[in-house]
Amino acid sequence: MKIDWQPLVEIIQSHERFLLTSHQRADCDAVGSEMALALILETLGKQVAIVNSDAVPEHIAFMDPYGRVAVIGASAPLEAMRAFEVMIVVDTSAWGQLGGMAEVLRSFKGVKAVIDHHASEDDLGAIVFKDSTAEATGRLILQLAKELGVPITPEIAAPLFAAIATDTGWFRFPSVTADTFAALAKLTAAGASPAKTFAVLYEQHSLPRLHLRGRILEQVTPECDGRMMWTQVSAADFRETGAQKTDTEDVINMLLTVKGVEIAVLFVELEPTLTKVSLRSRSGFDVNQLAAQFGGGGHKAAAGISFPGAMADAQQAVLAALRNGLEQSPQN
Ligand SMILES: [Mn+2]
Repeated sequence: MKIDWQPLVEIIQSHERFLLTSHQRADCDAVGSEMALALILETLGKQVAIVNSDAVPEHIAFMDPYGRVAVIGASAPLEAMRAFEVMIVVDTSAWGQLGGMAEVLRSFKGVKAVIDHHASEDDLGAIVFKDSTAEATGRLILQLAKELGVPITPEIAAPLFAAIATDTGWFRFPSVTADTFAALAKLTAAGASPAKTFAVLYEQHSLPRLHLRGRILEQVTPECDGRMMWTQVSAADFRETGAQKTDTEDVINMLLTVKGVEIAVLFVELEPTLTKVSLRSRSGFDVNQLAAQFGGGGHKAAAGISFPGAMADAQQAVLAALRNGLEQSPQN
């Protein structure tokens, strides 16, 4: 899937003031893409602001060393958003993931563009630059830099390397291709450090995060002859371990380490009536399609749902749909 960047190149060349945003509870691909794109645009002499609906999560604070990411309604007043000519959304195509920035996008009078790699897609009223085969939005930003003729500095390379590294689970997901490594080679040559990136990503966690992980793993429950594994995190687990909401990141992939498992599911009690459901598949089973039944989405092998109900209700509904789906899909 090759993106025709020319329309975006022209938009960038003919405008001066850019507003960048991404999804709620930003990850390294979101912030890394924003950060790199900001630096690329600034290399071209543009004015750039990054404004998200919420703060950069603490555990990836290293992605924003200069505190560039502002929060709408807090460090970035709503009225100030009118001053921008172009708004670019990276790493999401879903109204539901934009939080307070959804309203900014909706009422934005300038040019709107989306750069993304997610298969699921709302009509955001923007020009879309999408490659759903790309492993990370970060790699699309690298492509754009080339189209714009902007050289990759170490400051641009580092966040893009982290973006690709995290969205591929450190280069192991099926989305990884020779293009991934070609991009990584380019970024490493430009100054990104794989060793430093690994250390800052995976060797700086808190002890509460480790304790939370213990609870999550202890509660893993097999279903459908072990083809599905699911587990949960309650509000009490967060409270008693002292872990953050973002500390559940990545743990779901550990459920896929059990022999014979095809689908992993993690339920996170965010609020008494809001449950986050994460889904992973390593067979042909399409979890994006299943998530869509509940208003969620993502990719074929990794998707999520924001379930507007109690965790027990989310479990009942989603697990029933999964059991049903697995019954109809042949065992690998
Ligand atoms: Mn991404």
